[in-house]
Order: sequence, then C-alpha cells, then structure tokens
Amino acid sequence: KILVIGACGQIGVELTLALRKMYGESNVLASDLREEHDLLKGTGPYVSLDVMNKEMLHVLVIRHNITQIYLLAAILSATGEKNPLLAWHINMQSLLNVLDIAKEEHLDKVYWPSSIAVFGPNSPMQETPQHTIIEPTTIYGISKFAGERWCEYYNHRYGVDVRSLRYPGLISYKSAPGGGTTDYAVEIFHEAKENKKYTSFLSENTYLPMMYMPDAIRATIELMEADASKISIRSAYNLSAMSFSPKEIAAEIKKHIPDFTISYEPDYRQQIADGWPNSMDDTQARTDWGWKPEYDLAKMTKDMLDHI
Ligand code: VAH
Repeated sequence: KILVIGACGQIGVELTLALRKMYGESNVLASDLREEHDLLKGTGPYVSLDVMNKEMLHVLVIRHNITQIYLLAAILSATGEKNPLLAWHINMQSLLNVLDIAKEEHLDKVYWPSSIAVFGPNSPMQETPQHTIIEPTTIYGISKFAGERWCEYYNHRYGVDVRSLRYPGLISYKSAPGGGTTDYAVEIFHEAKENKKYTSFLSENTYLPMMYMPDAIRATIELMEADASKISIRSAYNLSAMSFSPKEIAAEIKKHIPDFTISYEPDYRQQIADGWPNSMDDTQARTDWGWKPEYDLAKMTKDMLDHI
C-alpha cells in the first residue's frame, strides 16, 4: 500500500491521482497537513498527517500496512528564503523521519523529489551534468542537496530503496504551485486567460529548465517502476524536458491569445533564478531507465490553455 505525504500540493494531487489509477484507489492513502484537495475528494482514502510527527507517522505506516512512501511535502525556494530555519527544519526532518521509518519497517520503496535548485552559480549553466560542482545558494537548494546525500546514505548503509529526481520547474493546471521561483510559468497562463496581460517577476531572458506536469508524473512512476538493478544514481537523477524564458513562453501564448502582452518587474526571485541552470543534461536517466519527455513548449502551451 502506498502513502503519499503532501498529497494536496502541486505535484501531490496529480501524483496521487496517477498512482490511484495504476494501483487502485484503496491502495493509495493520501495525506497532507491541509484539508483534502477538491480533486482528491471521492477518489480514495485520505488522512490528515503532520510528517514532522515521527511517532504519528510510524503508527500510521504500521496501521495501514504501508509498503511505499512518496514524500512530497516541502517548503519551496522563494518561501524558504523568507524563513530559512523553518524551511531547513521541515525539509530535512520530514525526510529523516521517512527514511528512518523506511529502514525500521523495511518498506519496499521511498520516493523523494530533489530539484535543479541544488545547483548554484558555480555549476555549469548549460547542459548541467549529473555529476558536477554543487553549491546551492538557497536554503531550499541546500536542503535538497543535503537530502540527496541522506538518501544515498540510507541506500548504501541500510539498503533503503529510495529514489529521487531533480525536477525542473513544473507547470500544471490541476493544482496551484506553492511558493516557487518557477511559478511565473504557471501564473502567466491564468493571467493571459483572465486579463490578457502578465507582469513577470523574472526578466525576459531568464532561461530555466521546465517540464509539463504529465511528463514529471510519468517520469516519477517510470523511475519507481524500474528494476532496482537499473538505478545507478541514489542521490537524484537530473531530469529534463525543455528550457525557455519568459519572453519565449509569452510569444508561444500570443499564438493563441494574439493581444496578450507581457511586462517585466524582476523581484527577489530573479537572483534565485540566475543561480540555477539554463538547461540540464539528463543522459543518465535516459540511459538507466529509458526517460524521454513528450511535451515541448508548443504542446504544453496548447494543453494548458485548453484546460484553464
Ligand atoms: C521552486 N518549483 O521554484 C520549485 C522548483 C526548480 C524549481 O524546485 O522552488
């Protein structure tokens, strides 16, 4: 039985729905600190859970015969910079709670997302390699890098089958993003549809690795379904689909909404974005478990505007 922690977040909602489709509704227990997301209501079991309460989590894992945990609860980059110690505490302790329970209860598998945010200004910016200089400059990135080290440690030392992906910025319409730097690429669609204009908090040529949520969900499940013998990376795999700038996504939207206009007012998130890669090399994921993206900017833009 699968437990999804953070099931009401941007990734959690769609991952929970996809897992329920694959494994059966009653086999996927969704949980979050918040009350149940509307899209999850009636699709399967839901419990309120504070992942920081290790004892409560441990009892829940035993009582519900949990064999896999997907841990998606985290404070993201922009929010994290407003309260660094809280972000560090939540992002790290939640992972340590899950890893230690996975070890004690011999869980089959654990999934925990990392991010392109582990890279910083000293990492190669183009086609950032799987193995390279990693000097994160945000607390979110520091916690994700430290988390990767802990995942690798629990795998090598205790044999916990924990798997992870360095997600790019994720774009979706089913559930709102939560305080990220890449959220402009979600907001722009809603603003374009409602107001035909958008003021971007990142400058026009800020290139960032991005991915449409259906690709990210499929990558997550393909990674978790892969035979353990194929997994050569136990920190977190680079994962890539496309890169674009606010100027480019605005031009793509204009093909559908001709009188859409964009303006630029960079804020504190510009500095965060400037330290992240422009593009990622995800050869290792393609080699190890056959990763291949399906959505590019044009296909994503059409699908987003069709559904918003
Ligand atoms: C953020 N969306 O902006 C998240 C993600 C790569 C970006 O980690 O913080």
